[in-house]
Amino acid sequence: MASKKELQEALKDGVINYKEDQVKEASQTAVDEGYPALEMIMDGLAAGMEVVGDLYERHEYFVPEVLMCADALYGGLAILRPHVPKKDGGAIAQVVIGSIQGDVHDIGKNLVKMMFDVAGWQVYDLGRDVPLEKFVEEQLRTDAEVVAMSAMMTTTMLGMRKVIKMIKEKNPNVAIMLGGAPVTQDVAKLFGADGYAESAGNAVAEGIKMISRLREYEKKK
Ligand code: B12
Repeated sequence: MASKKELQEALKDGVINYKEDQVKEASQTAVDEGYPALEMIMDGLAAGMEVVGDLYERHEYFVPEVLMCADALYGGLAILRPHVPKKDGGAIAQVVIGSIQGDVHDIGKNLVKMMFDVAGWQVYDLGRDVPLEKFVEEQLRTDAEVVAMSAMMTTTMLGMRKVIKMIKEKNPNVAIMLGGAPVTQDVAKLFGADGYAESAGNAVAEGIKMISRLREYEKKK
């Protein structure tokens, strides 16, 4: 029987070397062996994509390779995702999420979405390359407490500031969270966001903090 570590290595190596069949097989074996799906996703699939990022940075990989790595990652995620235990009970809160206009990077956004989903939040996923005004419309349609935006490029990140301004003009009682490789705590503050999280792992905790801050503020009014 393959150990959890061996399977995580097989997932990581499969994403790095865009071996989709290897990733799917190791994912299915992990499920059959009852290993925690979330750990396989984060320490296997996502860890592999971190290395792909470095290879891209060093010009050893280019867009075609990175696309095949992303396909391998999604092949594994489709098998593992349904086995991430979901919190029972009603929706804790609602969140609108999406990758900002001009940005087709959605792996990170989808991992954040998964964390909110398994934590029992009602998630409205707008996908990727989301027109700026669409975030505003969807917040008004759903009355979601939180709007979470993802950007992976310094160019597209600038659109976040416009969305924050548009939402706050319509409804100042919405908590806005930012994330993505070029985004930092300082950028989030500068743009007027209410929260920032570096990874999917701490996005939900940040979401809960933002909501309780918002509710405190409303009580005082
Ligand atoms: C995969 C990838 C692609 C894939 C995307 C596939 C997909 N379905 O997403 C493809 C091949 C399509 C692609 C295309 C391009 N890419 Co690209 N891509 C990458 C790469 C290698 C990995 C990104 C990734 O998925 N990482 C793995 C995930 C798990 O990590 P993550 O995304 O960082 O997300 C985590 C956190 O950031 C955080 N997070 C993310 N979003 C959010 C949101 C919230 C609310 C919160 C709280 C947290 C959060 O939590 C996540 C999980 O823990 C990065 C390299 C890098 N170092 O980031 C380059 C990178 C992002 N790409 C880059 C570029 C330039 C491009 C292209 C312009 C290349 C080209 N010439 O065509 C195009 C642009 C396409 C477009 N319009 O968006 C640059 C951006 C440079 C910059 N700073 O602006 C990077 C940094 C590479 C580089 N070093 O130059 N890319």
